[in-house]
Amino acid sequence: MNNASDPQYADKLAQIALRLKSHAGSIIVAAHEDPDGDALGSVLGLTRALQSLGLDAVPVGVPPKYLEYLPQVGELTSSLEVLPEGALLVALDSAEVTRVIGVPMDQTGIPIINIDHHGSNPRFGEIALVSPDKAATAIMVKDLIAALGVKLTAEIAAPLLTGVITDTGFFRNSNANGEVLRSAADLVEAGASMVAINEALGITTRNSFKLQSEVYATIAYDLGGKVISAFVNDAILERVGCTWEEVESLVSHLRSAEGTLLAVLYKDYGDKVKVSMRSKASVSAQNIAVALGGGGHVPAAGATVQGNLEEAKRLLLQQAQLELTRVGAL
Ligand SMILES: [Mn+2]
Repeated sequence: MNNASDPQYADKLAQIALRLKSHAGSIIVAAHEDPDGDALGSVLGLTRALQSLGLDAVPVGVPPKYLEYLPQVGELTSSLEVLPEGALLVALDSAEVTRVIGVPMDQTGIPIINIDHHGSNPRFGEIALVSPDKAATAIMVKDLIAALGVKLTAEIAAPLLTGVITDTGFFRNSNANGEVLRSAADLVEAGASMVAINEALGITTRNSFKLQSEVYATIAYDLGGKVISAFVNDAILERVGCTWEEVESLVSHLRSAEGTLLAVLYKDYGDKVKVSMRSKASVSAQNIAVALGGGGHVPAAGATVQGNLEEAKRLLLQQAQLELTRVGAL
């Protein structure tokens, strides 16, 4: 859907643009905890656009290792102890207000502008623009920047393209629609380098190769080979010298498994198991995640299961069986 065919979306963007432009104090720009490429890319893209208008925009967040190339040195504030007087908060890609990181959300009264593409977002804030049909929050930020009347530069476009690339699985997921490709084309024409971003995101460290060999050694197939899964735990990470944040990309690799419709990575923390899922065709990872108390998007979702790995596997396969049956795959 383009903006012209959705007047409500365009109206809201205009409303947000006006609110931001007429705000006299600081504009805090933040995203969800454990920021991914879309969260951090959206924060940096919007901040840079607002700053080009002379607005006092403050980007908040801490990049994971694989996204350290995105911010300039000193550009990000890791967290704010107190909010500046008269500040406005823009929460990006944050499905829950409590998950906005680096901002003391218990300080009441700060006006919030909520821009997100998670369907489960409860529409918190003074203005909420929640569009589950958008593949990435970065696309919504790009549209907002147009509504602000700011011309895309390479510095603004590069983090936004990172968001589009990461939230569509390098344009491989089912959400990589025409709008995604048109938006990406605009960002590339504005100076964002697809090659540079793919190179930066695609770097594999020595320890990461060791991690892959250990995790792939745990691969199992279930439900007639339609579900592939692997697990990782502290013992493996310690052996190979990696951290939990370096685990994230592995589930996307599992997704390429021949003949499968669902890829699952079990992150076994001992007392709880976080499951990351990627699905193909009409299978919804989101349906399975929601049934387990989590959330996400149709092709990429996750949940936290209290209990051990066996229990998590049992519960997940139960839901996966229902979902695969729903789409006629079993
Ligand atoms: Mn996102």
